[in-house]
Amino acid sequence: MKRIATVQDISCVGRCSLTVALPIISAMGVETAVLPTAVLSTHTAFNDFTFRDLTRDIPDILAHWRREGFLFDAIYSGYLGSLQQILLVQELFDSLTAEGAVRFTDPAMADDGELYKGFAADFPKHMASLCAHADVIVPNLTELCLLSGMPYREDYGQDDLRAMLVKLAERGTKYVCLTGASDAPDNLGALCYDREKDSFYSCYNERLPVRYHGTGDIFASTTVGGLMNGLSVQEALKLAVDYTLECLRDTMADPLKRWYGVNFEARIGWLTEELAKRRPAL
Ligand code: PXL
Repeated sequence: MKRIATVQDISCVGRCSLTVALPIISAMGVETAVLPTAVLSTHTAFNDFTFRDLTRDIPDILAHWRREGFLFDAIYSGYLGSLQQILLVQELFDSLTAEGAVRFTDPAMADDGELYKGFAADFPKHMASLCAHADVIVPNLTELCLLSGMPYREDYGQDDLRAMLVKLAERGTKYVCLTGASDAPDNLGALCYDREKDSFYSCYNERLPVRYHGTGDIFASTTVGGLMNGLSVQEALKLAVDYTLECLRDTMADPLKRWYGVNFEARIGWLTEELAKRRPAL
């Protein structure tokens, strides 16, 4: 069985980061070790949340893991709270990865043209240096603009977006995948640049007239789970696009839906069945 380590916060309520990554990746048949970076009472879109920074615990955890000789088939980093945590993920990339491991970074720091609450203005610069060492990154449009030093605009054309993806790949990332991409009013999905093949591919499905919090973490976690099951980056992105849409459909139909996250739990059965159909035979 493949084993990954995911590094992100625990938002106790809010369906994001570890409370999404752990169930999804585990359901996909992958051992999921967790390295919590902070404990928050909720994610940061709520008011008055508590925040306990765990940065000081991480060096001892990593030292113990090294003594035990643990190596991971992927390191998946999500929401990180400080420059120091970025450097610790870099350490995981360098010293706790098995042969052929995937270094996966979701530069979760911004949306809708704004950094999330609590991030300093120079945080994207540091996140950009972590991304340069990752094999796969999955920024949304705001994060892509911040990482590539471009102003945020919602109306970038395909050529401009592709130039930004190439610019990031030139710094070292093998696969730069824009999430929430679209090439027609009725579709939504991902646009990816593959540096080694010097080619682009896109995976789209239906665009629904809704937006919910937390879909980025569902998308990234499913992509990691897909890669660990032997899917190519393109296939893993397609599975992530399709599963995210399933979750959105379920949420839209739920009279008890909550504003802060989507019903990914209700469609985990769909995900595992679909994975079994799409996974390469062993
Ligand atoms: O979904 C990304 C995310 C993760 N963790 C925390 C967040 C957010 C987005 O707002 O606030 C704490």
